[in-house]
Amino acid sequence: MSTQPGAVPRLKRPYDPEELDDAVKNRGAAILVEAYSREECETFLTQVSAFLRTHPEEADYAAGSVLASFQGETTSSLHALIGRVPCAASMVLHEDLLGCARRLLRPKSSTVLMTVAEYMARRPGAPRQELHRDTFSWRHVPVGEHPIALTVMAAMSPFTAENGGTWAVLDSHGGPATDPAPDWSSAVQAEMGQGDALMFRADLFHAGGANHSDSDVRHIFSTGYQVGWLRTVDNGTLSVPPDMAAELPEELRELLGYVPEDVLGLYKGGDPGNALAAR
Ligand SMILES: O=C(O)CCC(=O)C(=O)O
Repeated sequence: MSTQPGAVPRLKRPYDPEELDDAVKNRGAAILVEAYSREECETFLTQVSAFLRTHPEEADYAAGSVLASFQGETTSSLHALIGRVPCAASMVLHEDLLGCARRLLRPKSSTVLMTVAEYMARRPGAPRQELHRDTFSWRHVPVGEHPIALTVMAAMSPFTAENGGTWAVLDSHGGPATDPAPDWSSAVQAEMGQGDALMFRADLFHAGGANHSDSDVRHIFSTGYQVGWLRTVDNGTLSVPPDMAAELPEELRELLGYVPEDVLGLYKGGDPGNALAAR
């Protein structure tokens, strides 16, 4: 692990699971350098563009969505990438990101759900966000030592100080989502090369930065993993209905909600996987 004092811990391949877990759980965040190859990033961007070109109505839908109003006009997004952008499946199943999520969520849940799989483009002029915790929608859940969700912001193009790389406040995790935000002077910016991924506890204060560049669009693949007993942002079983889910790997079906967590997520009182056979 190589880390500048005060900066987000940076881990190089092969990532040491203990160092990774320690950084994410106890400091709140880590950067996995070259989590995705340049080729994976370019494929992702090409497939997102191809999808939006052939489905122009999806850009309009996204622009009018609840989350778009939160993000503002200088950000475009595309949600529910699984089943629509072919490479998204393997990107979500990234063994180091998902492995870390499984280990850190295990004290709180037997299964893992994918919170979201989203593309965001933050264009020049995008303002700096407020420092926030992604646990806001789960603010009624008591907080504790163990995270209930983890967020990933992966750089599909470089994240720089000028184009608004993500800000994070290390060690700011563990409190209620309704806490007042810390002072900006305690935030550090995650500058990342193409393919690097910032993974952080969803209860860590963070924010997208302002894009002050003239023409540099910041391309983001955003995903997240959470305990199996909380509602997700993307509704996995609506976005990927049983017909589509039947073709996917078992682990991805779990992330989408086709595996029960105790007696939650059942299909007619039984295993939600039965919905695939019944299609
Ligand atoms: O733009 C980023 O890097 C972070 C985005 C973010 O935190 C959000 O949209 O909630």
